[in-house]
Amino acid sequence: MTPDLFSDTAEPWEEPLEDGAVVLRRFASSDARELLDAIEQVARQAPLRQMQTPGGHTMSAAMVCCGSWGWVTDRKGYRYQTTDPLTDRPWPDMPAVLRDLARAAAEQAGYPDFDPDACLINRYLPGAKMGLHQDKDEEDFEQPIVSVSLGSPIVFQFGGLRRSDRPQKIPLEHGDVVVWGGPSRLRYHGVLTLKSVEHPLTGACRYNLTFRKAR
Ligand code: MD3
Ligand code: FE
Repeated sequence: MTPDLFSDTAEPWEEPLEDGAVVLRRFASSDARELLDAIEQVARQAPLRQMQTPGGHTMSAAMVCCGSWGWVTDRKGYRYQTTDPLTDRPWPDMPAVLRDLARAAAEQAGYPDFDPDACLINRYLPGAKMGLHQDKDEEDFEQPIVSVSLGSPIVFQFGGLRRSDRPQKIPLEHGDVVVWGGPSRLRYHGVLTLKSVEHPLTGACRYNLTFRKAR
């Protein structure tokens, strides 16, 4: 048989992490092409851009949002808003294939009522990273966050509730979905620098989608 280098045919499996987080390995593999098409469609309506931190640094990951709320950062701070600051127009709609995947993953992890109103799309090229931080600009921390990794692999850092807690290193690969609920919701987290590793569907590039209930 000829191996198909472009599809990941392994069946998904679950790996529980600490504090109510669960990795759904390869959960998004069979939908990956459609998810990447949807990302491209969003990025045609609103460009991926490197935002500024309040401290004046440029983030190394490029970002864009879809859904009724989008997360932004600039010199004024971090916040959710309904419009793209580049155009003052509403963020692109969240494509159904994205929303459906996030809801299915949340349901599998025990959150059948999750209905994200924001999806942040992060694009990492080789050299990009994200330092340890907490996601706390959302209104209700009882709502989980669902993350989807596509393309090149990366090492995820899963810290504790204090910045000084030593993070665990967790490799995340194409198709992996993580549901961050319960006490894990407020843990510090980040990703190490992306190495230059080609993926057949994305080249040397990783996309991460995070689905949130902002309001
Ligand atoms: C744990 N993104 O967008 S995804 C972010 O790979 C973000 O782009 C990283 O952190 C990325 O805010 C990590 C995994 C993740 C996302 C949100 C979390 C882990 C989380 C929220 C709470 C706890
Ligand atoms: Fe985060």
